[in-house]
Amino acid sequence: MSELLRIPEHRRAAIAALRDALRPGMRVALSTHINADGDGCGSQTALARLLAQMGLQVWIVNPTPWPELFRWLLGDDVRDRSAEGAAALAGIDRLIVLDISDIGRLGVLADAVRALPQDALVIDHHLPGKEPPGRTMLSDTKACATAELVFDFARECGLEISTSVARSLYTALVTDTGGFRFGNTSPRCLAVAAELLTHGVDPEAMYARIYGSVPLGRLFLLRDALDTLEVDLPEGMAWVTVPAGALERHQVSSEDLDGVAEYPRSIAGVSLALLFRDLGHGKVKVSFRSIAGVNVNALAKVFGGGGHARASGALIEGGIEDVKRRVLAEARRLRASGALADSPDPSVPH
Ligand SMILES: [Mn+2]
Repeated sequence: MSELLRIPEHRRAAIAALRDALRPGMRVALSTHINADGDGCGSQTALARLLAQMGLQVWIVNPTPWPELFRWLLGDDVRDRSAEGAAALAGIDRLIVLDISDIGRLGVLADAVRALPQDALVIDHHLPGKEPPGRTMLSDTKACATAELVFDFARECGLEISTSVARSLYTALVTDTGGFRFGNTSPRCLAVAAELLTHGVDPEAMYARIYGSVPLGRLFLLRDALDTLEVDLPEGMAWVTVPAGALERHQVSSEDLDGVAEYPRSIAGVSLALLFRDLGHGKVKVSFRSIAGVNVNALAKVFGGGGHARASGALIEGGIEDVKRRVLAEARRLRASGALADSPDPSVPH
């Protein structure tokens, strides 16, 4: 076993607190953020199977429907009750919230979670949010994905990493690191991925499932988005806009926008990229992406959002043109003032 896989002491303590809160026979719900991504879905399906090994009754309740792209992760043993909404939280003994640092990311479930008699347990790797979903946290911004922490939980609790658990965790690692390319691709991340390969993961088959099985509409959506590309090279900024109704027109869902913001970010000389998505009811979802040296979390925070230094998001009220004007102006202003420069502290995670 690689030295890299040793579990840091603070994580071990947090895992012990989590384990102490769970008992065989308990009914446990797992939730992740609106528009669940590969890390949310992979962490949930892995943890559901691990907790089942511990004798718990587990199901998933997410604020938005399970993404089609990751339906295969559920298999026939993990139950998704998201369609029932907050009613699926009735009678649970514990809720575990994954891949979220702010309760607002639970969308329509947020109020029901605030009203739970039991404190929610949290496993996450985001920068701290305004209102944490719970107080008992296994949280580390140095984890490349929430799934890295789920992997640690499994090992610390002596649970079996079955092939289906390994596939779930690997999906999360691959997607949250952009295919092991982003700044969060740590030595430990690759060591965990290597370990997962020894538990039956086939990387080529995983690639085919995650990146080689997208609906045709996803490419039409990408084509339309790239058609809106605007660039401000002197400022090192580029952005694309997705108009209201575009997803419906191409019969795709928001998960099919994953990765679109990588295109403006990929341009030589661009260090800050944005994706504006007009939700069509006076709200615009903005995705912020940056490269080393630029902290977009600081920009997203101005608009009530957040996330990571290199990838953040915010939901902003206003018409699309109005929001674009305000966000671009604020981005230029903060860059000029140095407020988006990365912290000189090298330990600040990406
Ligand atoms: Mn994540």
